Amino acid sequence: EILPIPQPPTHAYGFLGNLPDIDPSFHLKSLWHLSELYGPIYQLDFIRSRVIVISSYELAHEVFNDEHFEKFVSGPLKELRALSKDALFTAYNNEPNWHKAHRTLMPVFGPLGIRKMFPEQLDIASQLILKWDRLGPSHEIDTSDDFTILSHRLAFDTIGLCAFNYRFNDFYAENMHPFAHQMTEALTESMKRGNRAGIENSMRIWSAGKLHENVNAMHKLCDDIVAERKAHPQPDVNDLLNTMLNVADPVTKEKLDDENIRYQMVTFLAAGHETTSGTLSFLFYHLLKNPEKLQKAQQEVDQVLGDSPIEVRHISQLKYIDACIKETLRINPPVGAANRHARQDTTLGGKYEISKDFHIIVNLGGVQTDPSIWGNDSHTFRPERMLDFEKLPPDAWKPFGIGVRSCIGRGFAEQEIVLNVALILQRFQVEMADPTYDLAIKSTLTIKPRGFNIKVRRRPGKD
Ligand code: MNH
Repeated sequence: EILPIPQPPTHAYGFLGNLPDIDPSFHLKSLWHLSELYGPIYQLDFIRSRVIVISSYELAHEVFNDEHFEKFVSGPLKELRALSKDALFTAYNNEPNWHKAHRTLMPVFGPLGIRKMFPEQLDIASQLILKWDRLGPSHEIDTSDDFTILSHRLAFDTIGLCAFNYRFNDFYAENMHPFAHQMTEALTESMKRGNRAGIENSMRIWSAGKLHENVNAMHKLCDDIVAERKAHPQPDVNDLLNTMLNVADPVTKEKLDDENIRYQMVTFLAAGHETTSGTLSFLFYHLLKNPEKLQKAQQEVDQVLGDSPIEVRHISQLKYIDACIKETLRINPPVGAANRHARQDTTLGGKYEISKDFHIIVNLGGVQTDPSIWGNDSHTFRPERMLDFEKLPPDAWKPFGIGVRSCIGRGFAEQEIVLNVALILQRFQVEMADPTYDLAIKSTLTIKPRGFNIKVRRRPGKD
């Protein structure tokens, strides 16, 4: 039996359909709100498209199947193509450069590849620890604002060093490297443009110019790094740039061209720093709100590391920290939605008709807190539920996306996050700057805490 898909009323707004229901600067928040009103599936009509929003495990599980559905390069991602064109993240499914880059770069991001990047990740993490130590216990550390220490500087410097052997050196500079700021502005503006009516975009001449300027500046820096590497090859350096310049795709036997390498570079910097920094901030929020979990995590660090310097072999032993990260990504997935579309016209749940032209948005936070899978405490931070990770139902936890277009940087990110959490807990007692703080979030394409500050104090005897 075919059922109509619920839809908020549109008549009051005329040709704009449901567009006025959406806040372009945080479209996901609007979708979350509507899913509370309209349930696990509803549709929205925009000027030229129909969007289906799904928030239940049962329906999402069908949409996650790559055989019948695939990634949809949605409005904000299309806008982002000005920055990263056919590089991995923003490529259309059928673009040859996606396949080429995927085959060439997958091995680098495999377990062996990321193990080799551990020393560089440790180099940057150690700078963070040193800096926090020097700032002392009364200093408030803003975990995710644009000009802060933890998130942007850490994740940005890490990806820069691992990917291009380039030091943004954000821990030494008074202000952050301009690239980070250009990136944040470009991501935010692409998100807004992707959620606005075309006619409104065409009137926003100033912000379009600014976007263009930011994109050009980022391209130039990447082009300069490539030119520098070509002029002075560094055959002993193990980084992504060397792979992209020197390794040919096993199928076409071709290397990526210089223009595409530039697009991949900005992609790694964009995808690699926003998400990792957001996850770290959310994680510390949950740990500080749940002191007994924080204590458990710190005890694990003491057991596994004691006072010794961390080594790559320790990472897989920090199982409770890993569970804390997974639980954070379940409740607060920094990439809040999976954008999909059906390969052929189909029905969902046996009762909703879905055209292949519909843009399906899976609300990951909704799916990952669906009580039918996670129980009545689905919104509670309880890392213990992740200790038996292999036993979860298939597709219940998807913060890294789906199938062939899922995150290539997952292992890299997980290693970086475990490493940093371990180093921080080994050295410091962490507290909230404002103990009454409650989670507020913001979106710069990815989601992160807003105004969440912490303080760190050297643990007695840890030097
Ligand atoms: Mn990552 C794709 C989440 C860290 C590079 N990433 C995705 C997708 C999600 C995602 C979700 C799928 C997007 C989509 O369906 O449109 N990524 C994360 C999260 C973290 C993360 C939650 C950290 C936590 N990602 C990283 C890091 C890098 C990276 C670190 C690089 C070093 N991610 C990518 C790339 C893609 C991607 C590249 C695109 C992959 C593809 O389409 O082939």
